[in-house]
Amino acid sequence: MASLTSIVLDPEGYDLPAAQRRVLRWTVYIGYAALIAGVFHGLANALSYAGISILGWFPGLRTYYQGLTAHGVANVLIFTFSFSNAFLPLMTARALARPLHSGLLWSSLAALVAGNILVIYAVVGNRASVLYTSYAPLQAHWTYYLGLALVVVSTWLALANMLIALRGWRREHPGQRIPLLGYISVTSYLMWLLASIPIAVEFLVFLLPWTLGLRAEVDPLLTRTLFWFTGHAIVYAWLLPAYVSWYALIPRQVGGVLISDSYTRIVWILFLLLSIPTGFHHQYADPGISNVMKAIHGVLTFGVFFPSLATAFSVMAALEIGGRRAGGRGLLGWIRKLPWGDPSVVAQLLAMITFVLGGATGLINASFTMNQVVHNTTWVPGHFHMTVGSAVALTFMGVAYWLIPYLTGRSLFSRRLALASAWTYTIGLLIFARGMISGGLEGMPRRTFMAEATYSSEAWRLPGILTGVGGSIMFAGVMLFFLVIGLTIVAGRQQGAPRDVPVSRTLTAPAQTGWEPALDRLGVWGAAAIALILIAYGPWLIGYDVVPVSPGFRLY
Ligand code: HAS
Ligand code: CU
Repeated sequence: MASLTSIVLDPEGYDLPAAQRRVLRWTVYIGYAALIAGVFHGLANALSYAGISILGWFPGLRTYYQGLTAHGVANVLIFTFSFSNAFLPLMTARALARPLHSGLLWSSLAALVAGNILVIYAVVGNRASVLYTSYAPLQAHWTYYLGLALVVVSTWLALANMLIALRGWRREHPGQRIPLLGYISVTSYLMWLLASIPIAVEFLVFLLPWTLGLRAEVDPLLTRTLFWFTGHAIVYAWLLPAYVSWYALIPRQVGGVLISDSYTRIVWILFLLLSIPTGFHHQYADPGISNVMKAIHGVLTFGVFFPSLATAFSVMAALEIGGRRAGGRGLLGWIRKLPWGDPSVVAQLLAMITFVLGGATGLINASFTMNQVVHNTTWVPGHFHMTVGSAVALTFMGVAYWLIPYLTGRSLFSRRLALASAWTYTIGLLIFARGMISGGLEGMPRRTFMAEATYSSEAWRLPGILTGVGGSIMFAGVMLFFLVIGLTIVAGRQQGAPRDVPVSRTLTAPAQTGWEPALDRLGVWGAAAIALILIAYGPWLIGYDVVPVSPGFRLY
């Protein structure tokens, strides 16, 4: 079994120049700092469902919505993309065994920092308490839209860096298959590039000029549609870097092997094709969109469920191989033989297990009639804490347990504390999500400061308490994570030999002939994705009468 500590530089491994590692290190630090900063209001919100208000303890906080905006923006926008801006280029460099472009690395970090400064200015000063969905007619200060646009630009620069590395590699390896880890890393952000254009249009063409007074009014349905055009696919931009770890790293970390090269590439192609043309499933309740269009997006949503099912199969098979190699017997005996003492693995196994529930609740959201029951209730945050709050966040925490040592040259401060963090977070999450999910079925509203709401229901009592208790335990889990990572950075033992990224081998090498090399034609697959997007959004956009009716409202 390849335990985490034994993975010193592989003979085929590649060690990124120290100066480039330093930039990546600061990029991920921003992400983990955002994670920590964002969870404080998460705690406040969870407790509010249990009838407890702690908002008075937050210095400078003016409204509940200011805190909730900070929570959403820091945790799902800044944390996720800062991590991926470092992780995906690192994986690409490792896979292609070549350095990154230093200028682009720095400019991506600079755009991220500048974007963060603007967003922090806007949110901390209560100038942008519009929640992370940024719907018009709620209007934020211009620094908020520009700051988030810069964060998006930082992701494009990270992609440019990967594409340059890939082009260089292809020139030197004509006719060869792209190494799998590089392929899935680049494709993840390629999907995001296509997905992010509508939100860039929303912010730069509509909301920014509107908040600067250059446009008097905007059309709320149009900007909302542009938001969800990006806003659904964004969830896969968060998820795919976690899948990169599950497919390409976790098998090695558990002593197993990735089962199939082509299978993995097909999964990423399906995400490239199907992640974007599904945004109307967030707008089932919106007027102004025909049922036919909603049905098309509904069907495609069931389609994009499939590559995740395929992932469950592939990852489970890789885990089973690892568990059996470690001596596991019988139908389920291999599970016990997985490295349950390795916090990096355990955090990610727990992420996978909770994601099964996240996926199941997603399917319910996607079903038009059931969506009418759960839409705008706490069911929805119940769902997304079991997806982005677990599959993604816990995986990124698990990756930190080797990535921070890799980037700093210091050993993980304490395995035990790290294990305790992962388990605490997961137990808290399951209690929290049980509260939110069951409350949602009883109509408990999301995005509401329940501790001071003038209405309530007996049916929300137990769910509210579970939400508060679970949320507090999750908070403790993140604080333990903060402790481990903080102590690793300042007090971890200096390591001797350079470590390697734990890259897995694949059972079969990629085929050089036949149909499989066509999987590497990313340009063609990208064009197919654009065609599907045009089918899914074209008719609505062409048929829609844009009526700019709304001035900006500032209710905070
Ligand atoms: Fe979602 C709302 C549908 C996945 C995030 N979603 C949200 C919102 C967020 C979000 C943030 O159709 C709220 C937005 C807002 O503020 O309004 N979602 C889906 C569907 C999926 C899905 C069908 N969502 C995600 C992911 C997210 C995310 C991933 C973040 C990362 N979602 C919806 C819909 C709504 C929605 C509607 C709108 C609701 C409304 O009315 O507002 C699917 O892609 C899910 C597929 C997942 C699976 C699970 C596969 C399981 C795996 C693990 C295997 C386990 C192993 C463990 C290997 C099929 C891969 C073995 C371990 C051992 C120890 C043996
Ligand atoms: Cu969605």
